[in-house]
Amino acid sequence: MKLLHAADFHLDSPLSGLSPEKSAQRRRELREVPARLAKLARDEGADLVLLPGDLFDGGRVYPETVRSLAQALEEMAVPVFIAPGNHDYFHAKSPYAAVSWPDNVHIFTQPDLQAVELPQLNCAVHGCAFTAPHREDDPLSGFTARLDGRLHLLCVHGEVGASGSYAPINPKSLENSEADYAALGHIHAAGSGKAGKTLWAYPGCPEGRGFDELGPKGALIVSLNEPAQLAVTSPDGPPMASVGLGVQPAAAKFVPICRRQYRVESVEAVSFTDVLPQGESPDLVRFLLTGESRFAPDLAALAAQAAPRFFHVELRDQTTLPQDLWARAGEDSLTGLFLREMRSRLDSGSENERDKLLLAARFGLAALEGGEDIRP
Ligand SMILES: [Mn+2]
Repeated sequence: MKLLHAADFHLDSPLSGLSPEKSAQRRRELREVPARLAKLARDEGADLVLLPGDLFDGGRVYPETVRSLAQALEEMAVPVFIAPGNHDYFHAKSPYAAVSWPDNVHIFTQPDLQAVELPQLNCAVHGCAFTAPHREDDPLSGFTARLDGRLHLLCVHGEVGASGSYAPINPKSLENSEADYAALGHIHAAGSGKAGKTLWAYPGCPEGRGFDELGPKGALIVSLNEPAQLAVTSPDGPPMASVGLGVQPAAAKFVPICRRQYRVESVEAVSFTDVLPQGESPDLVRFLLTGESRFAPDLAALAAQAAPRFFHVELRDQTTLPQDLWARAGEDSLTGLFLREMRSRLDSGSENERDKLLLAARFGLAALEGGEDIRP
């Protein structure tokens, strides 16, 4: 059996840091995520879709966003489960309650785990909901799936860990659940782990929304073997271990579906123009300009050169003064005195002050030596 697992769409996020036009475009692209997932589900032949929460960024959602989500979920044409999270918690006025959803969509509405049986798939899906923006209890606490020859799947929004305000899921609870697969949501980077027999995973968010959500983003396609296949016994001995048989009880594959990626890249300031792509990259890139330079790089000019090559580009100056310049701190001159003073301030200053001190050193040197204006 195959399932599609995606979470944390955060539809209708405000998307700060971009121009109004570009953030509107990103919101539209984000709104297309469910349709892209529906295509992925069809292409992969998924039998089931698990969406553990934070599908909406908050309570204020455009009606067209809800409509396009409902339509995409209907097009998936297989059972779809939603476990509301802290951003889209279930309450009387949430879109989950206010709108009628397609027949193939099941929305969990209770904080306690509820089971939905899917006899045609020989499987049970256990899920729950946030009903407020926080919950401090472990939603899996005390839960153990029956060993009844069926697949048991969890669909839960929460954070794997011992404590916290977002449904902390103790790894011990995951282990005790005896579930075949735990589809989790909340963490925006893809990741997975094993707790006892239970494979758990986060797909991450399907589109980055800022420079804290880097790289390819997407969903998980999870393959699960029927438990019956694992219960094979050897003719003259105890049950063979699944590991020994080379049988993978569950395997999750990451599939990127994002339209664009956020990237952060370090590049030597002197070779910055060499790294610019020929055509236009769809990505949102922050370049950290490094290296030694007597003068601060002209960020505005470089940014203007780079702008047409990316959907969005920004530059950060991380260049330092050349080492051999500091050697002059030993000179018995005003420049030497100035450099000694700046050196000691830079050494004792905080990371926050560094940029200002470096700029002060550059301006000071230019002034002392009657050089050209360092910021033409
Ligand atoms: Mn969350």
